[in-house]
Amino acid sequence: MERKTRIILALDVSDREEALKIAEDVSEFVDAIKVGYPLVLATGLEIIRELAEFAPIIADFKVADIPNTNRLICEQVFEVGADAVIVQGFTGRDSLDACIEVASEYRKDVFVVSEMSHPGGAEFLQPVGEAIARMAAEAGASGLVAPATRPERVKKIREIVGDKLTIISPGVGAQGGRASNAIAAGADWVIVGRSIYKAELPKKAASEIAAEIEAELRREG
Ligand code: O7M
Repeated sequence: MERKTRIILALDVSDREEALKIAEDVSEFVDAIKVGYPLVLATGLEIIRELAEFAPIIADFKVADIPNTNRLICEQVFEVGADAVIVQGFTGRDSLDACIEVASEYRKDVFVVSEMSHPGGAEFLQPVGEAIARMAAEAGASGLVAPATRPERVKKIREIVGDKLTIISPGVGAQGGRASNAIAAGADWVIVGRSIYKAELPKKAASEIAAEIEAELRREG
């Protein structure tokens, strides 16, 4: 994934035409497109191959099963053309290893969820988030998913994993987080859904977030 705008679009729409239209419209302002259950369940897995024409695709299936099932899921995801898969870390090292093994066969990336951005993310996951981050680094994951709604947690996760891992951060806009704060806290990319795909002018919304991030990066020097 090339670092240009530092925005990953979460394309959680459920209509194929709309998905393709938005992807084409905003492609110059996003570095990748995250595709998850809402779009794939509505339109089929092949949508990943179609969208890959516009940007690298991160398949967000939050894979959370036994190693063998994880392996089977990751094979499907990479066969259809995804560049990365998102997996849960709480299922443990063996389950994560299975995903990383498949990803390395395909030369693709694995991002691990250490803690989630919604209020409930603080209930069960946050207390083990740092241990998950350490495990992901030891296992050789490409990166972590950490909450833009809690920039202090992004900062903590960054301290734990150093510069070795990429941090991608959801929760910007609709969930209350700010892109510039997440980037300042150490995120490499922000994940943005509704604030772009539900905007009257998605391209303009994406360009404004890109400008906000650019200003933050300039400020940091
Ligand atoms: O900007 P939104 O709130 O419309 O969308 C955010 C996207 O990020 C949406 O696809 C969520 O499923 C996802 N997400 C979170 O919002 N919070 C998390 O903690 C984790 C994710 C995610 O992408 O996990 C990989």
